[in-house]
Amino acid sequence: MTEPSPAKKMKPSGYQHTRENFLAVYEKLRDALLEDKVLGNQPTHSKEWLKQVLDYNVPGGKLNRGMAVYDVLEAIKGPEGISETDAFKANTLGWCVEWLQAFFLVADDLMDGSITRRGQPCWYKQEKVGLIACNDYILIECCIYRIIKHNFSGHPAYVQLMDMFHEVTFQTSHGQLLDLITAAPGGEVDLDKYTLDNYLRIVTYKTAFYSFYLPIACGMLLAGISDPAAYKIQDDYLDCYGDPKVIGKIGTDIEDNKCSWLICTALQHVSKEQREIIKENYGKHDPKSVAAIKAIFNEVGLEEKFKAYEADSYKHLCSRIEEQKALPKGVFTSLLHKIYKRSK
Ligand code: GPP
Ligand code: MG
Ligand code: MG
Ligand code: MG
Repeated sequence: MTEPSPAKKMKPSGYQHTRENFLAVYEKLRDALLEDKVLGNQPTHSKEWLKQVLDYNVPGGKLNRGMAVYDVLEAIKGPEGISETDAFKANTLGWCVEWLQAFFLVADDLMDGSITRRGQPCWYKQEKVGLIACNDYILIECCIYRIIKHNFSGHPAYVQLMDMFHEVTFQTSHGQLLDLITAAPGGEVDLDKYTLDNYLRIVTYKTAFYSFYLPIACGMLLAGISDPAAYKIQDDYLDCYGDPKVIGKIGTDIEDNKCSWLICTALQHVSKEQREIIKENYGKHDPKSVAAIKAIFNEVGLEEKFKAYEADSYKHLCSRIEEQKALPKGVFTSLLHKIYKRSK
């Protein structure tokens, strides 16, 4: 919420792609959902609950992913080619991406036993919520398909659009599965699982498909690109992505036995003795154990290693973007620059 608004972009239609205008679309979509015919005459208190679920969980993030759909469309069609209606459609799909993420995060916080999210208590941590959060995340997910139905049921790519969100959910839930069973809470600490290959597979599935592929694919679909070869570029683009937020969230990953970039990289550089210390202390909910792990992270110089890795990935991605000829470069660079700047 504290991020500055992106630079204002004037369109011939008069539409400006700002955070405020994007948020105004959220309110429209939410109000339409609360009036959804399928809900018929549900009592006011259940509609009020749904409104609270949505307001608490959907719009409070950085909105990078959601706002990217418009940027991608603009990179393909040029600013002159976008009407007010096109902009609304792009922002509607952008919100579907944000809705998808809200669904994932409400569920993920329950699974990870997290305390706060986006600067407020996790939804399930509210006294009145608890396990009702399980039903709430199902409701949030259902909203995606209602929004698509309300706004795209006559669109030539309606079925493809529905399918895309389902496929990405399948991929992301598989990533979540890998994340959860690699951490194996309460089980044996098996340091051999903490390899960069395993790590990259986890973050590609649990984060990259919905964060990078989906907004790009939505923008392409709105621009009328339906050639499957163009969509395959995701493979190249995604295989180099690490999770940029890792460096800022080492806190519970150590206690939770998570397969993070930090542990995988550290294990490549530790001595026999340090490896033993990690084996004894990783995955324990004890501040002394966490401190022992963090000390080793420092000893092997992880912070500098992260910076070097990040700069390398950035260079590599830039050259991949230069090489590909299927799409305008702005499709990829608009997203890349947001993420690269953010992680610094
Ligand atoms: C968050 O990862 C996980 C997801 C966004 C995918 C969840 C998928 C489901 C099918 C529920 P994380 O736990 O590493 O992130 P954070 O540190 O933000 O909790
Ligand atoms: Mg989590
Ligand atoms: Mg998680
Ligand atoms: Mg995390």
